[in-house]
Amino acid sequence: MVQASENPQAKPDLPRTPRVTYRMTAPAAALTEAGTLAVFGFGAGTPEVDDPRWLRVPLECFDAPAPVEVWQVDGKVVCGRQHNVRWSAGGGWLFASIELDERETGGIEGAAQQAYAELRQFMRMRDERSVLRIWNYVADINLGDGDAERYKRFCDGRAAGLSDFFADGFPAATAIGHHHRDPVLQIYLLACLDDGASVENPRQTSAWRYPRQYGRTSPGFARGMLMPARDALAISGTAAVVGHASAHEGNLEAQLEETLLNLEALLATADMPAGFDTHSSLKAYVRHAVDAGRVGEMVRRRLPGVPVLLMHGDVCRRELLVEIDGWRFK
Ligand code: 3EB
Repeated sequence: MVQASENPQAKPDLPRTPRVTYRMTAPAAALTEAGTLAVFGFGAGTPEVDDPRWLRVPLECFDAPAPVEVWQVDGKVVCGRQHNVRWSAGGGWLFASIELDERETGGIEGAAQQAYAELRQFMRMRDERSVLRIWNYVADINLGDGDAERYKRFCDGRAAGLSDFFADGFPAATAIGHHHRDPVLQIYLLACLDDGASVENPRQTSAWRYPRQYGRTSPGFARGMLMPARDALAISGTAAVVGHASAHEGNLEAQLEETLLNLEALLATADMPAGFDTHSSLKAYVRHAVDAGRVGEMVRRRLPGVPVLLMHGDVCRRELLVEIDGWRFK
């Protein structure tokens, strides 16, 4: 038995964090299992399944065939749709997703604003008020220059749509560019009845304090989020950013090493055990497909036994070649 004194932060009466696994399972089979809150397929080859818990992520996975990602909670799961929001809930947790086509919203800024406004309105009717983790997949994220770059316009639209939604604190987040032929903005989130605790990285400037050179609107996200039961840390998209500057321009290996240093610093700050294990589901987003083999090799060497999905995605600063996000379970 674990003594409370050995784990002073544990809050076992609060909802246990959903288990996150990568598995070679058919989506329909994963959806049938007890407690399945969400199932994700990656890339163009994934089937259509008419279930709000099933989400096709518009990023290709370098592993073939690609596994599915499964989130499972303790308890019965219900699901539904409301306008463009698809959702499921159970065990104190809520999964919600939205996908908008920019051709119907007048571009990326409008899509981001509408998506966040819809999510905010949807969340008003839910009891799971604490948004702990959010993912944003944006088409052609680095297209355009300066303040007109699509990522910067996404940040503007996001802030406008959010209004005061995250006034009590930002969730952990990821924003990655996709290469799907349709200009869709996909956003999904994990929320809970109970609050988490955000964690910043001592090696990195908090994103909402980034200086003006990175855009009119600072991105609003926390570097990590401790889950309410303190049984897991959600890790935001983490790259070779030191202070506010991108490090090791043009050097893939050095960027990945810097990213791993950032991850270790975040774990230490969150009082999580050092390193990653076989329960730590991570994703490595790789900008250039030609780099996938090298990233895979480095990840297997530096994170042996850790489940890391290799995804083809653009980091939101064009000089960054690789980014990692995911989970550290206690
Ligand atoms: C960085 O460190 C990388 O805009 O929501 C990482 C995670 C990044 C989330 C976001 C952006 C976002 O600044 C970029």
